[in-house]
Amino acid sequence: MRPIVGISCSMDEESLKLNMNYYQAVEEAGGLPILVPILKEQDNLYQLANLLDGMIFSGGVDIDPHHYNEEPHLGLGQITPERDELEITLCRILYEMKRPIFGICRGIQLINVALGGTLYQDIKTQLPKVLKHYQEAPAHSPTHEVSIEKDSLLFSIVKRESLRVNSFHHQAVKDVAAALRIVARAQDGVVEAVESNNDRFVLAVQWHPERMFKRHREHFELFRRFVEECAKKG
Ligand SMILES: [Mn+2]
Repeated sequence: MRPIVGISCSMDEESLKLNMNYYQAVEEAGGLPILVPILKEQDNLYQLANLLDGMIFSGGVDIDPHHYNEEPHLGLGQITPERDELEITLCRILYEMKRPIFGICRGIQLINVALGGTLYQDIKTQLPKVLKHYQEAPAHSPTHEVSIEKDSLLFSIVKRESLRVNSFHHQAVKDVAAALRIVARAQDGVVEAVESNNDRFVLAVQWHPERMFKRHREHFELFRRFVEECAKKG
């Protein structure tokens, strides 16, 4: 049996949306991907969490800064309060249950906030001398480099200290949650990856490996290792 991997979706007023590359990467890596809607009932969240062998928090719009006790900065973009609510609650439940968690782009921000961290609401105006983190190059093209801590899970997966990544974000991790550690940064200091600092499997990246894995196989390794971890639940 393949491990069941939940994937969160973006939403607008009346629809859910997910770039197909997310579930294609999970399926290719040996998992059974299922898309998670914006559920409202608490008992549904617990039943879902029991069903899932792991969860991917996907990319999307900004998180309401109220979740980390800040007022909205002028540079804050669109927010989706119902999605925030679902993902934060589900992330905390899954974390308690020690299910493997993988965060991508908004996902790294979501996991950090759910576990008690904070964000830069707009790196362009809140950080000095930032690189271009919202590329206009094709999504599969890497545009900046990240430096990876050698003693990290991330390093053990990609097996290199520097990795070229794509970049589609204007927010980033500010204060990292106590349960997490920073394991990769861009040259300007912007946090590009975090992972668990305890026995749980939590890995999150600020770039979009799902848009790169078909051409750059080191990014597929992230999905492969994550799905392998999901399979361990049994
Ligand atoms: Mn970036």
